[in-house]
Amino acid sequence: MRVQVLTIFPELFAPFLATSLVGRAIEKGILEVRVHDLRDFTEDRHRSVDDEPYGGGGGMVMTAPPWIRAVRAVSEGTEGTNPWRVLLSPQGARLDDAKVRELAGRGDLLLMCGRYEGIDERVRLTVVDEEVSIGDYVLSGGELPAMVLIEAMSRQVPGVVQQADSVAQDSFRSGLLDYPHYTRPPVVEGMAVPEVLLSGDHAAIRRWHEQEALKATREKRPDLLEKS
Ligand code: 4FV
Repeated sequence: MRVQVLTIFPELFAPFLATSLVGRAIEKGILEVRVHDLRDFTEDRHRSVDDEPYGGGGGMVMTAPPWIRAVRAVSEGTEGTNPWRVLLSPQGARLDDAKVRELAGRGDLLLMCGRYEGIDERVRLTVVDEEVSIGDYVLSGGELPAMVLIEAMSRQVPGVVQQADSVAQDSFRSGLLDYPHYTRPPVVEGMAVPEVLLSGDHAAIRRWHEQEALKATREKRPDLLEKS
């Protein structure tokens, strides 16, 4: 899987790309992430990427030319592999398990991280294939949403998550939430582990998992039951 990122804060990605599951996947070469600084595609000596909005309205807007130049350079130039170009924005399609798997399936992505009030609309009209939102709230930048997407997608890449079956059992894959998990010590604050989990009776344990996943979904996310 190959992911390129365009941002004015490339330094935000370094620790994330060097740590844990994503870090290991990059080390193993099963995930490739290239982070580009948008300012490298500006042409003025102030390397400016924003300007005042036409029509007023406060705040600043990211100008189109650096974005269009940058997307074309990383999509068509030597890097060129014609990646699927995703703009992270609150106007986008809501990210869920199905969307994560769909985007991971594309294998070659360019993630565009906005800042300020947003990006000049003509960028979306010229060099964006899809807008994706991680939720109905406004952040200060698209960098965290891009990291959320990279982490979620990387779990879909074979070999990234040790226990492949744990991905298959991930919440939402089955349309249900996960069942409760227990580990040592056997008693915590006077609360013991459900007997069935200590029984070694795998059929009973699987039934308990299914019942508890359904119970958790009914209590916490009944909307998922309607959907599934
Ligand atoms: C966002 C979201 C998000 C909007 C203005 C960046 C900010 C600023 N992106 N899901 N929610 N983006 O709030 O993806 O430019």
